[in-house]
Amino acid sequence: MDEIRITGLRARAVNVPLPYPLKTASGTIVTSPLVLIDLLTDANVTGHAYVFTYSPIALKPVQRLVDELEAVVKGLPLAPFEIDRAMNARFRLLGHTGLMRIATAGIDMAAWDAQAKAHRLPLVELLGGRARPIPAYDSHGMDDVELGTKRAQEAVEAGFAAIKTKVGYETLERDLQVVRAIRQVTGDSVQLMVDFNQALSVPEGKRRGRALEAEGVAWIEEPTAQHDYAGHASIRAALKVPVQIGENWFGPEDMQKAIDSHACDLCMPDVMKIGGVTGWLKASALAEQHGLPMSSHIFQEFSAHLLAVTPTAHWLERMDLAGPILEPLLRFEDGKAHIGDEPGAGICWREDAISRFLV
Ligand code: SMN
Ligand code: MG
Repeated sequence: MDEIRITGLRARAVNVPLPYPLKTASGTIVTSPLVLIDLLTDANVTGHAYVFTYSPIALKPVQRLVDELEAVVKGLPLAPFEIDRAMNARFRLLGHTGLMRIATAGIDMAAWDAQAKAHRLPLVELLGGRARPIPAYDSHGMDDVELGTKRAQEAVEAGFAAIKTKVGYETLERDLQVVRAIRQVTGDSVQLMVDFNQALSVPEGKRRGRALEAEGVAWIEEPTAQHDYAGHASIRAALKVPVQIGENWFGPEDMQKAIDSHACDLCMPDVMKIGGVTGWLKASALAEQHGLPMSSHIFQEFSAHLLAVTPTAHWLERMDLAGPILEPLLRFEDGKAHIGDEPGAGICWREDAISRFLV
């Protein structure tokens, strides 16, 4: 195949409605702020990817960073590992983290999508894998008893074998009340994960962890501050239930530090923060070498392709943050994510919806 070159980037900011406000113990997300990236090439293929900025405050800055990065990538061959190397070198002095890493990761994902389309292959096949159904858990917020049990019921009826709920209410007793109510609805055959979103001190993480462990939860996620790997290691040492972290790792370099600190039993990098598809592939090698079951964090479309080539693949998180602006190419059935056979990562914009939610 002739060498393909990048001819431009386009970034659009949208604020997409969510079916429910996403409540966490560290704040509520009311709408889904996304930067949509198109990577244009001279080969008649365009790569698509979105990045999620958590807060609408970061939408315009990230959009602007992607716009500015056009000058850096324009004219480069469509070769994601080479682009990754160039970005890591280029932003070493600034620090290749935070919003800059989010912007470059989005470009990386769009570049892989374009590459797969140029080869007329689903991303999973471009990566040397085969499409297979990926076990998925339905991911919910800090929804309290009424909404929490309603969503749990719907998830069980839809065939999910695992559900995650967010906890970290004002008291442990409330955490237990919500978890027990959800358990009543799901029965014992459904796995139940809990996510504290960094809300607890280390001793409180141990105290609540022990209590939730006795409820038979499948993992305890981010009990304390995400950067406190020693704190997580200390909580982990006090518990039998697996400790799960990883969604806040910026690049495989953060994952390596967490591993060195023995901070977790399970890992769940976020394909955006970890550095795009290229960052994920490096992370999946680390997970394999350290025997860490690896789940995904949001970004269900790209993650379905990536988990299929991840040696220690564990769970895909089903949390639909971009549904209204995407064609529904990823299907969930029998509690598993099924990718389609279209070329690329399965991101197809619904332009009518985008124009409605444009910022
Ligand atoms: C989460 C997801 C999306 C936004 C904020 C927090 C999360 C999760 O912690 O694990 O789903
Ligand atoms: Mg989480």
